[in-house]
Amino acid sequence: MGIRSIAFRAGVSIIPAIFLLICACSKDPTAPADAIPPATVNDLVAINPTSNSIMLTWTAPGDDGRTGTAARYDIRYSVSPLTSAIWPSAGQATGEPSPGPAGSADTFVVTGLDPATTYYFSLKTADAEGNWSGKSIIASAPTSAVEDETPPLSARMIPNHRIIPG
Ligand SMILES: [Ca+2]
Repeated sequence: MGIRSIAFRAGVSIIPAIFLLICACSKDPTAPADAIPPATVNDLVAINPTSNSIMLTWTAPGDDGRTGTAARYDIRYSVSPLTSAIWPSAGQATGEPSPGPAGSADTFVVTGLDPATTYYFSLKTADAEGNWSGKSIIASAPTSAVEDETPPLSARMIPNHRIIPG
């Protein structure tokens, strides 16, 4: 092995060391890294269905487990039970609320749904460091049928129709 070869190998091995040093120095050494994700929501409920929307309610987890304030929600829905296998391909709600402080009641109305259809919902919570909670329990509810606002044909054809008793 020649000197040039040894020098090259030494140079290659020092690159990762420099990279690691830069990464270590770029973080505040006095601040412990936040590796604690928000708690997994276990009380998600689907209520107040209309023909095109369903309201979700749940207790806000925190930044770390059930303390602090988390950063954001990812709410998803599906017409089949929203298991972990379904999660990646499930519909994703937009405009989710910012999480309230741990323990507060958060709500969100999912809109744009089809009538007379059972929907399944689940959510995950992230903290500011991008630590994601587990997937919540699944909540489900059917939307109502579209309301029939057309009067019966007979009532429209006979506008002065009256029922005379006796
Ligand atoms: Ca955290």
